[in-house]
Amino acid sequence: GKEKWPRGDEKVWKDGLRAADDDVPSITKSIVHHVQTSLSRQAYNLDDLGAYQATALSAKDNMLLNWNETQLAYTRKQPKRAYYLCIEYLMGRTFDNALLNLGLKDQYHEGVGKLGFNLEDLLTQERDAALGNGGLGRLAACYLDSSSSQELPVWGYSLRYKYGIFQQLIAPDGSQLEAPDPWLEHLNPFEIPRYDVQYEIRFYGQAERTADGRAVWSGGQEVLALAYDVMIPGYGTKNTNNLRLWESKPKRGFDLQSFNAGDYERAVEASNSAEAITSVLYPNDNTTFGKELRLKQQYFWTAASLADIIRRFKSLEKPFSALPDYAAIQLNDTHPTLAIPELMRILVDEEEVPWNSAWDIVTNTFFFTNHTVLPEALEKWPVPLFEHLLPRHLQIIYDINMTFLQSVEKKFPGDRERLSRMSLIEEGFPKQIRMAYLAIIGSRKVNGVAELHSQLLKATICKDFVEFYGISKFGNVTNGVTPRRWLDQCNPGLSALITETLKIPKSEWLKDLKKLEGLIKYADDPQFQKKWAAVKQTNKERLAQYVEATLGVKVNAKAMFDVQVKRLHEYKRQTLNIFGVIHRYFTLKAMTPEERKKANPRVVFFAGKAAPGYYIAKLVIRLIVNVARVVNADPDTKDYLEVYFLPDYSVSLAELLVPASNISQHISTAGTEASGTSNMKFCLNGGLLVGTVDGANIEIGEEIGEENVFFFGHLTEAVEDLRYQHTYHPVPIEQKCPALAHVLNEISAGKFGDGQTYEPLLNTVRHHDHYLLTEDFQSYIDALKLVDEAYLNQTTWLKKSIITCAKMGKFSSDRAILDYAEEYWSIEPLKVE
Ligand code: GLG
Repeated sequence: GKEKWPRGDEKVWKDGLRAADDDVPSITKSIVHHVQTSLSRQAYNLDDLGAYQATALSAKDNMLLNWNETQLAYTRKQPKRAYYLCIEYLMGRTFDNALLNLGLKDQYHEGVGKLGFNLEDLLTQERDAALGNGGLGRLAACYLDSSSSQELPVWGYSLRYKYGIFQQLIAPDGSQLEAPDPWLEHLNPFEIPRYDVQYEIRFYGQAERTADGRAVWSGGQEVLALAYDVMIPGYGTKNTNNLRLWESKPKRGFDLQSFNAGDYERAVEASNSAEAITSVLYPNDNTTFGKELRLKQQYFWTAASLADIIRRFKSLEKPFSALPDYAAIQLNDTHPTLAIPELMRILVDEEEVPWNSAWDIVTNTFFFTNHTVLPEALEKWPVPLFEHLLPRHLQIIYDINMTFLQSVEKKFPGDRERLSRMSLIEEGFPKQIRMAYLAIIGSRKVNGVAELHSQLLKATICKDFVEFYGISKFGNVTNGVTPRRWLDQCNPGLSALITETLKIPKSEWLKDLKKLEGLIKYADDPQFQKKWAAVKQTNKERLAQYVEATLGVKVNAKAMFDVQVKRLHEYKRQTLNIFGVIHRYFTLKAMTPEERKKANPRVVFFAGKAAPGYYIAKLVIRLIVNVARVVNADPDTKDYLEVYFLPDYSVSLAELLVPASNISQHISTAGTEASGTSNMKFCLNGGLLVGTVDGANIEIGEEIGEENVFFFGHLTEAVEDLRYQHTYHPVPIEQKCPALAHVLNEISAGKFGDGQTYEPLLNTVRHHDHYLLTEDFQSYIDALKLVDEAYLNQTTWLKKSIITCAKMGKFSSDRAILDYAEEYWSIEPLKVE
């Protein structure tokens, strides 16, 4: 209704409005206030955790003021908005980033100091919000930061998992153990529960038609979705976007019927089953799991998000045909694809929009990004499972499919093969629904995440669809990373040096990363090089301190730091790296002490989690840990080679590793890594790249110059042929790659603990070698040799490092998000004054 606003006395309201606390006395006052009220504690019993919470709550107050103003501006000006649906957001810590974006870090530092605490200590009290597995989820987090910083009206939608990605422990024998991550066990100062935003979500039940032909879905289980909001402050702007996370709750708290019938246990079970939906993040990266609970998560999340988006749209009082003028919905990978049939259901069944008009609205509202071409990651849902859980959506998908296949038949008459290739339903026992195809045909545009990946998409998964729709539906947006977190925040030394050198305020280059090019003219300057090297050294020592504190070992921080950190996956080939380490170890062992003195000392760091059910990946971890145990204990080689597996990789650990690397490894089999994003972070921090000609490595090479990247290995075009050769004309590994054969034999022989343990892993290389280790090993070793030689000459090395950083401007997530905004979503910045 249009009642008078505000209620009551306007002046009283106005007097109550607060301004942001941005001077030190106001800040300390607000912290003390939160200690007393929100925490109900006192100065005499306040520990670091409590001090963190009170300080974070005071920063949250400032963020909230901006958040409120931003949302009010959106409501008043009614811009077209984009909604980013991603089942994972790997946010990491919030507090430091919030202070940076609010521009209040110095004030808080001083204020917290006056209260007797150290801000840096308080920052480490925060638990990572680890609601993601890897690149997909971290990309979503970077995009939110950029959307606020670029003042674009974007909201994220996801699930509020009670348990994020598992905590990784390493057993004494080197195996990965998984422990739950109860990240919400303390107060989370950065979320706001919205008890007034709840939706009912249905599962199971029956889909029937009424006498007048309308479809009705009824019965089954009803669950409540409760909203939690997480504020996303922009850098150097008031604009503060929102990430809305859904929590599942039982509809009435209890199943009243069972409760009244005296069956208390069953009543509690129903509530458990509702709460289970958002209890845990599936720990799979680049693979599908096919479990009913996962499908339930996907529907729960997309249905709640759409209900929210539609409610907001309806408040504008426009016809539904205008939806695409007010909302663009980005499907990030296939996980939210159910939003397509769900929007059809809302429009057709609930709002009585005719089918064809509804389909027009749908196909102008959604956009789809694919993040991988790996076949094991393409989601397909068995029809029987789907029908049981979502009976009405299955009917809708069948109807979409029928109309679609009719249009294919019209364009390619009589091409039965093509129809069965393009059908949303894959024949078989059971039949399966191809979610990627549903996402393609239900979206306005489709894109990949790096040039090569987008090309491969068009040539493989999307081939038939390119022929049907034409090429213009398919595009590319190369990924990016936020320079706020991944340079300024994680590498304050480098950030300060850059600002001092460019002689412009840091806010300028942090929002326009191409400005880094101004560093090029200093690349040869010995003074500047010296400072550059000193920053790197400090960061290496900071990492060494962390390793000492966590693993209890002293790392040689003078050695070259060589880092490979990412999910454990066969296609990412941590195997190539560890086999290379073993090869290096043997080479060093075979040298005389005199010869060894000429070697380039190297510390190799690994970190990353393996999916709990991914047997081979877990064996790789075990091998790395045991190689480290043997190598690090060998007095002959100790000064030249150290190996560490750092447990429990996280965003916060990445923030320590990335600034400390001299080189980092991105060595996937060509054509398998869609983009990679940590490659961008390392290069932005002046670490050089050892990589295959794959994903975004290629574009990094184009930007910074191939002479500054250590490329090796076969190209994508060769991969298929090589695999064919392996299957039909296998050559024994001793013949093809004797160096690698030697490594494998020594592992078998028990050099790094019981050889039997590793046989299944070694056999993947000896037999099919799907990821082509035998083909790439020699050129990999050669590339590492070039790295050693290049590192000997620190002047040219530092020049490479400086130029690498200076030319990374393209890879800011600001560029990427603006690309989405302009080329895909058609949304415009709206500055909050
Ligand atoms: C994917 C890919 C990565 C990509 C990331 C973000 O495997 O290559 O960089 O998404 O687009 N599943 C992923 O992590």
